[in-house]
Amino acid sequence: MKTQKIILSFFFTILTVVFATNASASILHDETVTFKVYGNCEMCKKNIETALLKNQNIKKATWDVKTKMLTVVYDPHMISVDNIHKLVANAGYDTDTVKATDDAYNKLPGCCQYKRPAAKKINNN
Ligand SMILES: [Cu+2]
Repeated sequence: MKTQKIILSFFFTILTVVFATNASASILHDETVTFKVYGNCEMCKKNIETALLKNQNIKKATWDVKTKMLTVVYDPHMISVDNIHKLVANAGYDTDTVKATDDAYNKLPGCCQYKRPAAKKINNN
């Protein structure tokens, strides 16, 4: 009788551990991505981060004024890295892979109009 109880509680413990592990695995599935976003100042930082945090699938967004690196914690089941780049571009900021439209860029305050690295004019000379 006693061993039966012990065996039963043993299995119950294992079952609990398995369930708990599964549950946390499906909740804690956020991923982190870091990429370059062109910008100048604190206002850029605010614009970039605010634009991203409006999306509920983005948990954290931090842009470093000095290094120009953006770090985003997001739910990979709900939003792709490509779409995160697009959100940044829609706010007027070029990333290392997605360019903002000229329209979005021109709407930025003057202090935020960073030098666009790849916006090369075609030179016919
Ligand atoms: Cu700025």
